[in-house]
Amino acid sequence: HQVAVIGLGYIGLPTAAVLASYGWSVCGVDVSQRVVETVNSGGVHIEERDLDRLVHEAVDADRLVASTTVPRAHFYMIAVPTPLAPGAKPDISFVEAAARAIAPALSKGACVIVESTSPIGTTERVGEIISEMRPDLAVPSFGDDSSGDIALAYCPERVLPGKIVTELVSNDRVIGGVTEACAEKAATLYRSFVKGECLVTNARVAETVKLVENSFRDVNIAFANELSMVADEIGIDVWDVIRLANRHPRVNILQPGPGVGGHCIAVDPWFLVASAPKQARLIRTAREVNDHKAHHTADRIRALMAAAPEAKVALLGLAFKPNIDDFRESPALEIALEIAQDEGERLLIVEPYADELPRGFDGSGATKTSLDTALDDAGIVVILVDHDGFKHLDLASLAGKMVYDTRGMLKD
Ligand code: SAJ
Repeated sequence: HQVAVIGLGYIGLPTAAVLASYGWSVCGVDVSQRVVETVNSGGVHIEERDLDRLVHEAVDADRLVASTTVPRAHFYMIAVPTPLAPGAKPDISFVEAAARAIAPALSKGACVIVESTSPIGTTERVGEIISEMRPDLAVPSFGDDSSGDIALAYCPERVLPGKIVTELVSNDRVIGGVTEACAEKAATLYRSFVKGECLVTNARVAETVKLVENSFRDVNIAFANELSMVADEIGIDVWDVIRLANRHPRVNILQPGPGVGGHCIAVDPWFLVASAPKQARLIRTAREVNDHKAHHTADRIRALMAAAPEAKVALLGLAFKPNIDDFRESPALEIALEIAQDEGERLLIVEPYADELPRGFDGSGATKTSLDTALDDAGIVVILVDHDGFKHLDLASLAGKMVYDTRGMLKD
């Protein structure tokens, strides 16, 4: 194969399918037999716009196969998770395992690219592992352009869930080589399918850039979330404040919500904090503000429930953001679970992107219903996620109910 993509998740599978659609012969590797079988039958195990068609076409055209073992390839792309371990410490064990799985298959001239969001230094750590396992191969060392039988680079994914297939091609890419030659080698792969610019730098800068992008967004959302709590305290409408402040030519405040979720923005800033804990004070505080917003939201819902003790509560949405079936780190889910602990019987949960309620609700008495049933039965309506399927709602259709709109959807 020309390209082996390690990890067939939200990034790896779309990347493998896009590469195949640009003519590359791709092998997607995953530890899950179920995922491998699904892909080989032309199917997908994740919901993402246009992905099913792309995978189906790639498998049909024999350009994409999946396997549980790493084949020989020219390019190896690592797209495995880097979760947060207890104590807000990055866990790169899946990247290390991928490096160990790749090492035996490597031959001279191959290029290994890490795409997973990673703490600074991870690409060089991959190099160390390969070097230990393959003493016959000269692995490049940072900044030393004379070295290397293989190329080693970091190229972070920056696609937005829900728009992955288009953004994979349209976004600019930052490509950081362990050496300049490594960056150039990796860039040849990206230039074959990326319509945006491919910007070349070193691996440490590229690792930092990725963490900085998501920290920037987290800090800006924290500003909006803090404003919403200030506005609650003062008793004014935060949506009016933001709409009017944003009419200033140099002000652009983001949208408050029930908190910040997803596996990226709620996680990556901690990687930066871990690298410089004393200096990254604003970034740490932003994380804390955004995490706190979920508890603030739950407290406000409880206050409404206390004011109307007989009323059922419709909770609209559990996903971490609109129009997506991804519940990782979702503040909406966290809030719903928190309330279900002691008031589950009163909850009517509406989530068109889930077939059933997650296991955490078992035994709580909470029920999953359609939007219509929830609106018929509930006296309190809380909008946690502004899915398109909820957008026809307005204040008139919710008349007579207590309404808490955490997303400002009714203001649109
Ligand atoms: N959110 C708000 N208010 C806003 C914008 C977002 O509360 O104004 C919330 C969302 O509801 C969600 C969370 O923030 O809970 C994150 O959503 P998002 O749409 O901002 O971002 P993600 O996590 O889907 O994707 C981000 C993107 N990064 C940036 O925009 C800098 C994406 O480009 C990255 O590729 C992705 O993280 C990643 O994988 O790192």
